[in-house]
Amino acid sequence: MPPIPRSTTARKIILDCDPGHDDAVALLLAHGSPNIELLAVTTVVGNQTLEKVTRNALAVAAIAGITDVPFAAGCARPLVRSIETAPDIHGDSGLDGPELPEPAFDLDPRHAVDLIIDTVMAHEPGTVTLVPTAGLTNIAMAARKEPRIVERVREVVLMGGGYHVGNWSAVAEFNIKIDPEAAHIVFNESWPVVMVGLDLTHQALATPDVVERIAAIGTKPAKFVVELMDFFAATYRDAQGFDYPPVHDPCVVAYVIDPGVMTTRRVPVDIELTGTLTLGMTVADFRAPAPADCTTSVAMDLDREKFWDLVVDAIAMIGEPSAEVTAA
Ligand code: PIR
Ligand code: CA
Repeated sequence: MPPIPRSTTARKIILDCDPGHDDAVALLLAHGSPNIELLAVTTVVGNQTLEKVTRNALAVAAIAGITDVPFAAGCARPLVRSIETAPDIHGDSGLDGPELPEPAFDLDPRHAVDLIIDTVMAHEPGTVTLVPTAGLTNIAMAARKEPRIVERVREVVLMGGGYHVGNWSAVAEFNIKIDPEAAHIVFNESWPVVMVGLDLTHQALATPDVVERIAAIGTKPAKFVVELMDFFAATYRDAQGFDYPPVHDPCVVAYVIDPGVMTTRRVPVDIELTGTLTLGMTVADFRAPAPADCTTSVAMDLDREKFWDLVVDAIAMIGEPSAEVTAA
């Protein structure tokens, strides 16, 4: 397989994730899109333990034929709270369903927080976008360890929160709720934050027509995604009463590829840290006009067709890399 051609205007990103069925799709979308240059992949405790999600990230890299991107493991527990994982949704491995291949390369020896800092500092100011699809522990740690990254990062486009629903409590979303103190740090720094929350991601449902389009690609990575979606659909049906599963995490990558895939609105957002019923709530203030110093915005409406076109095209672009590796 020739390397995937990258556009000269491709956006440089660091994906910080906890694979995770939807994180896996986010990674495939980032790798398969000509408009993304994936600089690093970092992992953090979340859907499963750090050890499991890191192993899963390497398995997805093997499936996708990613060979030239550093992967590093980060924080194994949240800043303040004890660990909460989501086995009811993602299974015991964190990526239950398909058979997972052995990792094809070793982790970068650095801690994820250092890899994030080194990568941001090594590139021109305003060029690197942070794309967290998990709890914000690594990102908050990086901002505290090397405050100069805050000025340097182009923007933080994160999956988390929601301004009118929760999934881990009535009003809080998992990625924010598992480490609310980290989220508080990230939302209160001066970098631009785009919050792609449940309001948006619950519009990205893997309906049967979408799964059929992916299956029709016919490659191993496509089959892998179909098996992931089958498992995710079953747990989302049983645990959350959804007809079809919302594929949260690729939405943030899609936004970086093409902001026109969704509408956003600039509103102040802060994280509730003391509420007894509302811990981890992303409190969005929709009173207009937004103050001049407001650096946060929230995603609102998804262009579903554009979104799934991006996902399907990226998976098709990846082709059949594992077959090539064996043949070589
Ligand atoms: C999804 C997640 C956790 C819990 C549930 N119920 C569903 C994971 C996804 O990987 C996504 O990043 C985010 N957290 C959605 O809440
Ligand atoms: Ca995730």
